[in-house]
Amino acid sequence: PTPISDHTVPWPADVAQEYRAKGYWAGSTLGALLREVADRAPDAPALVDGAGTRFTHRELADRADAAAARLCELGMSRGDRIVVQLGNGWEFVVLTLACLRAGIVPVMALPAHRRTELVYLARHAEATAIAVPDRLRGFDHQGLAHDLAGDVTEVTDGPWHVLVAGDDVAPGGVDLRTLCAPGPAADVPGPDSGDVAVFLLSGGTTGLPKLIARTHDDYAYNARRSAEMAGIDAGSVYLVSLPAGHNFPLACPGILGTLLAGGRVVMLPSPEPARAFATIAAEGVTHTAVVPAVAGRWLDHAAEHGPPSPLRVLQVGGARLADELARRVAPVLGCALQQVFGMAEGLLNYTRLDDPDDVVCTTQGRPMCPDDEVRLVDELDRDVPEGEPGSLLTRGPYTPRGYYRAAEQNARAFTGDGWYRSGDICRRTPGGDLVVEGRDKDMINRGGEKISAEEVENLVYQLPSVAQVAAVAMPDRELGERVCLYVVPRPGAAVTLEEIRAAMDAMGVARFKLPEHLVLVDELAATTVGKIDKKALRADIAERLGGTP
Ligand code: J2J
Repeated sequence: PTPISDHTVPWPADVAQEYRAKGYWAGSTLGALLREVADRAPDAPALVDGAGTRFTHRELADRADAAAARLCELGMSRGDRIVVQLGNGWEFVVLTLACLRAGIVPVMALPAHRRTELVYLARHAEATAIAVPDRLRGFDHQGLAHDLAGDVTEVTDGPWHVLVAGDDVAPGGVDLRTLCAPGPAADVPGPDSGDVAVFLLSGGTTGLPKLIARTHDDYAYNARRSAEMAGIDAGSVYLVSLPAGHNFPLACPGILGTLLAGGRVVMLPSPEPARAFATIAAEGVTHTAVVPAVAGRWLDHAAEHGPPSPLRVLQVGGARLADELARRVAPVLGCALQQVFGMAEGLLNYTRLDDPDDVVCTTQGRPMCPDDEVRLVDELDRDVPEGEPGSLLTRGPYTPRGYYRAAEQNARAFTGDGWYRSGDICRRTPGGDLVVEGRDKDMINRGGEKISAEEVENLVYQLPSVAQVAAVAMPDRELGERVCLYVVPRPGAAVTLEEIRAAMDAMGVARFKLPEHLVLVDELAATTVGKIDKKALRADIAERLGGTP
């Protein structure tokens, strides 16, 4: 596989020097930092998962070291890539820490991903291994992982190790639980703090997902500063119920921020309210992170069954939280609300725990780092007048300057001087907080899961019955948005939603990307420059559904 550094965009040397001088980049790897924590308080509890497996900080660090050694015995080494598609169990944490220790880079896939996404990610990252559950929610992940071998090794010309978490490891796979068992920690050569620590997936606006290369220096700052923002310390207990590979539960402060603070992580497979509330009570959970759709379900559950005690801080982010919901959090859930407007590309905005109610309930907070740079601009990249909405551009010590191996997309997603175009339309309040008012990127935000319209359209164009297609967001009370398709059928062809969903499913794509509504039309309105007028389509579907756009 190609060295990672051949395809990453570094921060300019003078900027990097400044981030080091100011202490944002501390020069330590995540593996070394976690080992220091374990040495300071070895017997403090670190992790418990839904199946009841428990580790102290020392046990966790020791297992990670032993697993790092075994990954190296398999032939993997610093700079190699592994696709991680595990559910929310202890194996996710041990394997991730083992990778950080050995400098093997986990590509954070989601359990919902299927053949199309996994083949693309593995080929693009030139991965030589994948970690999967045996089965999850009825799906045979292990079988698929083995099936990918030919497609992946065709470009990597390397091995393809299938690491399986579960009781039922098929022949040819590596038992991940054995790999993560206690054992000798051979002296494996670790990474530098400037090396890539993880590959995160971008929220998706282009035909194919992009990889975000986060370094040890930048991601350690990301996690540690986030822990300060959320008031996480050694006495905190953080519940993970969103898919653990998302940036939010992974490092904002999430798993890494909590462990680095010496706290304890509790993992559940889903945010289903009855079980989540029972776990919060049983484990003494103090902090957790959810998307607005989940916050809504938790509010309904609490209204009937009482608050999730002893929860102290509920972080909500990933999509816009309606002010009305925000106002119900403290009284109904009995905890503080922290709004988080974040992105896997870097920039994190938090409302502060001591902000007045009005700020917490009506804004998405402000950047966590004094050296985060944020501009709000018009279509010509000119700063908008203070208080007016503009498109958010950002740079900073934990916002990389480009996607991995994506020169063409980088030319569009970043300005010439390194600002990331988030595609979010925001306004700044007089108090300096950001309010997310919309977006100018072609993405559908389905309850926090990001779906690229272009990716969906490319898949639907493979159907012979489809002449033209546009995917747009349709408003939804429960999830905020869902995928709506506008299709011009080929003359004489019949097109149904079921047929499109079945075809996409057969191609092997994550189910959350399947369209949930279909509108058949004779033609698609174009803008003056000849592009499909998505704004008109969004307004049209909102009107058809009888809501406001
Ligand atoms: C409106 N839109 C929001 C918010 C994200 C913490 C929290 C979220 C993410 C995340 C994350 C929003 N209100 N509060 O990585 O660490 C939309 C914006 C943004 C995009 C990024 C984290 N919070 N968004 O959601 O990479 O459109 O990260 O640009 O998945 O989500 O998506 P993603």
